[in-house]
Amino acid sequence: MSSQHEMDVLIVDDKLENLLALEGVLEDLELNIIKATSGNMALGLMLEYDFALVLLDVQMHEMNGFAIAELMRKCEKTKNIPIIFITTINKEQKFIFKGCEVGAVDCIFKPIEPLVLKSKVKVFIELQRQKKLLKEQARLLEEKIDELLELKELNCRLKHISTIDVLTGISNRRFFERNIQIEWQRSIRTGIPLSLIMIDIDHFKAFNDCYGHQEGDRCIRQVAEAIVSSTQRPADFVARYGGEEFVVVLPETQRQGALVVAERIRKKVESMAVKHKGSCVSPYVTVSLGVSTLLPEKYYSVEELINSADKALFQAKFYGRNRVEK
Ligand code: GH3
Ligand code: MG
Ligand code: MG
Ligand code: MG
Repeated sequence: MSSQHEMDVLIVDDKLENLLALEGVLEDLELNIIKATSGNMALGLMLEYDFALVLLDVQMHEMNGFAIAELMRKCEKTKNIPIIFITTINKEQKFIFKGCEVGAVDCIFKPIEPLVLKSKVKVFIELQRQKKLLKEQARLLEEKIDELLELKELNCRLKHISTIDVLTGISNRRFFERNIQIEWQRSIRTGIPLSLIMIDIDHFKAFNDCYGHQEGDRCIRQVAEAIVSSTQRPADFVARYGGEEFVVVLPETQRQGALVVAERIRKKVESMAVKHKGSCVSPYVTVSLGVSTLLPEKYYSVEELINSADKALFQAKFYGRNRVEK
């Protein structure tokens, strides 16, 4: 009906000459003016189009302006359209009150003063324009918020995926490196030692040579599961450190406790009884474990904790494998 920026305005009067006069006054306001000569016609048009404003003559034969306004207020589609009443009844205050009651935003008295009518219409049209604009901005904002929430969720998922080891599904080295620092700081605050276990599969090169790389991968997964199932506290975490090497971080754990966990892991792996012909240690796949425990002080660092576990692991290999050293 109207162009994108033009606002639709309905003028209602049962006398055509009044309508034409009103239209003439509003001509240069760039409005799309629709005329109705009865209440029924007006209500019908209101259901069909989105009017920014209704100019309503009070005294009409078939249905007066107040009755139309009352019906408008009962309908969802029309109840918020601003109404300006046009009336000759300017002496009787009660009519003005009645107009306000049924939702008039303003009242214009006949004989119409073109400048007054124009400026009032302008004000309400401008308000409606702003309202429309705000609504559109709110809609765009909501869309943006939805987009941002989606991105945030995607980002969270990506962050999570980037800390997972593809082969085993447990945490990867990146996760370990980030979180060992957090645990280190926690340990400084609590004054309770932090323990670390380094684990390496024994003679794994020979395992790959005997059974092939795919079986080797399967074995790494099985060992990962065995390690995960051997840790109990919610704060403990396991990560794949490298090829066939794993780390277990045990926050708030003394050396004795860490040794117990390490031994549990060693036994669990051996008890899986995954055949390993190429090992001179056991007929089954086994692991060697190095345990280190540190109470963080300012002259220690995470690197020392890792190095110490590494050295203990080397010793475990040196003393015959399938064992725990500290
Ligand atoms: P050690 O008992 O001294 O640890 O002997 P090892 O043979 O296990 O030690 P080494 O570090 O020399 O060999 C590790 C092997 O693990 C070498 C590599 O082929 C294998 N490996 C590393 N990553 C993977 C992997 O993702 N999949 C498979 N199948 N093998 C891997
Ligand atoms: Mg009239
Ligand atoms: Mg190794
Ligand atoms: Mg190895």
